[in-house]
Amino acid sequence: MTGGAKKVHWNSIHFVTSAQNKEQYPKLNASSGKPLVEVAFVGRSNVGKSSLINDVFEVKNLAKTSATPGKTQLINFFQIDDALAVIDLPGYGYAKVPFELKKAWGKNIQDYLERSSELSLIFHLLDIRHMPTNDDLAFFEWATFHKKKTTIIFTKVDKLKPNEKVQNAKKILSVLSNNDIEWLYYSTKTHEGQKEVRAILSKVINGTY
Ligand SMILES: Nc1nc2c(ncn2[C@@H]2O[C@H](COP(=O)(O)OP(=O)(O)OP(=O)(O)O)[C@@H](O)[C@H]2O)c(=O)[nH]1
Ligand SMILES: [Mg+2]
Repeated sequence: MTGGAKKVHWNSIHFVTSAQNKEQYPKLNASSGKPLVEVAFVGRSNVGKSSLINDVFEVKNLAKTSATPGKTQLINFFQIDDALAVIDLPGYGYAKVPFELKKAWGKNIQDYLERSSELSLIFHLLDIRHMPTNDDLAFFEWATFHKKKTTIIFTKVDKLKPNEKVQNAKKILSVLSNNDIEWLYYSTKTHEGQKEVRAILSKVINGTY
């Protein structure tokens, strides 16, 4: 597109495929032939990844949600317009084992995160009600170490009073050993954060985030 930023319409959204390993990853290209920009949603099981994806794109059950942790066991790929690939990763932390990417979460997911040259952003979701678990911290450190651009999303903020929300965010951010981390609040009940996530995705697509 010439003369300005690529406009995202958010109206063509579809599920592409589920994959378990490298061989099954789809090659997602725009109609220009260039690979699509990829954004991944990562976090503890039950933190609200699938719900958030559905809410951001205003589709019911695009990504399957569940009250039972561990619902999403496959890497799910979605395509938005001619612009973006969205990846819903299985939640970590449902197995009660010490965090080790390979053990607790599957080598395939680590492979995906390390391999993808198109992966432009990781949204790391943390439940605003709880301090980060060791798994959360380990993932955050892993992403920092591997220089993966990461933005924190505090989920389920409707469950707290406004002042608790602010206090909890402060506390959680203070234990993440990274000072200039970008973050935002989200609620799928009130849609707080929806505009911000869309704005970030537009920037990612245009290479300005
Ligand atoms: N009140 C409230 N509940 C939420 C919110 N987001 C998600 N939930 C609930 O949290 C539960 C888990 O949501 P999912 O979206 O399935 O979580 P997930 O991270 O995809 O879980 P896995 O696929 O198991 O890793 C569901 O019962 C959702 O309805 C929110 O913003 N507010
Ligand atoms: Mg899920």
